[in-house]
Amino acid sequence: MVRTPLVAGNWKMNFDHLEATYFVQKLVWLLRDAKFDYKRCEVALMPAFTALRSVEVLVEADNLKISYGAQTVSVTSQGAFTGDVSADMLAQLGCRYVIVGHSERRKYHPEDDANIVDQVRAVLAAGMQPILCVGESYEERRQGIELEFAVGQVKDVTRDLSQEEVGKLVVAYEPVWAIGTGMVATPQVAQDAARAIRAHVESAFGRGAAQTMRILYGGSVSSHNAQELISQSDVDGFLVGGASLDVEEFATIARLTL
Ligand code: G2H
Repeated sequence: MVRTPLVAGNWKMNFDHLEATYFVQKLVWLLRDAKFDYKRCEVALMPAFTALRSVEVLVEADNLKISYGAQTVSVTSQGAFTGDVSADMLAQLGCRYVIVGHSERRKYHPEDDANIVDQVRAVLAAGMQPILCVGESYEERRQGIELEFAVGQVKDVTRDLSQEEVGKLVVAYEPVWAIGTGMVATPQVAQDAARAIRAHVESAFGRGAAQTMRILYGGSVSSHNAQELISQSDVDGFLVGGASLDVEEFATIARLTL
């Protein structure tokens, strides 16, 4: 089964809604100029909550082929939860994806495995797709337990999901030591992790779910390393952080992922 690669820009806490608008217009222009084939590679942007509506308006007005989504979500559907944003609110804005369990969320917010499972459920229930981030720290890699750790995170989150739900997951393998450090994983490291995750999904949920699931690599992706990484058979695209803030660089990464 052929999986359409996905290149998703995780803007983190960057770009207000005007900057987001400018970025989207320029990105579309650059990709149009390069005769980019959106059928062969999906391009997604993950702005801050405050820019989502502006991105939605642009995408709708010009019928753009760009997908977009949010960087986190509340586990509750409504009520007295100051500052939270529900999955239904995001779905209503046309979000296709929500990043769940990014290591920065795990580190700076009380997001443990149970909370991450609830986020995944909330995203799926609202008809969107979670981009589940997993990956080991430097210490776990030093101990040689990196694959066990990353696969364990996938296991913990998917344990009670149905085969159909797992088929909608996107997993982003993001080793913590590679995030924002410039220390990108080698293609073989990314491939080994992606293959181990896919093998687990196959044994737990069957070949169909495993072959459908897109597994991205994230962590210091740039135009200098994207081509080699995407040549790995189990790497289906990227979650791009720092390099997604430069529109030319991000467009180049998308073109290299085709
Ligand atoms: C990892 C990645 C995007 P960066 O967080 O999710 O960020 O590309 O800056 O390492």
